[in-house]
Amino acid sequence: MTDCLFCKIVSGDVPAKIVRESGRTIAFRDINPQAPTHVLVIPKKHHPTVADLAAADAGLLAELLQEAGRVAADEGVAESGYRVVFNTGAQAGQTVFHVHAHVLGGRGLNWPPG
Ligand code: IU
Repeated sequence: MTDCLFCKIVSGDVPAKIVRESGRTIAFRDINPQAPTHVLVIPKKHHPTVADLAAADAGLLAELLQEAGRVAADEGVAESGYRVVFNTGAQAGQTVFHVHAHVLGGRGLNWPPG
């Protein structure tokens, strides 16, 4: 999608600090980190929400979650614990409508979330 910020990160038109890349996904640091580790994992192909991705390509969603786990391991937070979040829809705080898994860790995380 031409007007999608994360599609522009995939194409290289918008810079990002990429930490991992697979054939169908990339992971990059969030520009406004909410924890010592805050990485976004996205499919290269545009899907607006995690529900859309689950319906269209469940295998790619599984790959996204595998990559999230690898990011946690790379960042050294897999043992201490981390959170994988998909904000879905405006009321849940989704602002970029290209599905992304937030991988958050490196500090204690409260429950329930705000
Ligand atoms: P959300 O779940 O849609 O609210 O998450 C979008 C995230 O994208 C949010 O944490 C932003 O800080 C982040 N982000 C980014 O990493 N780079 C950008 O250029 C923009 C947003 I705009």
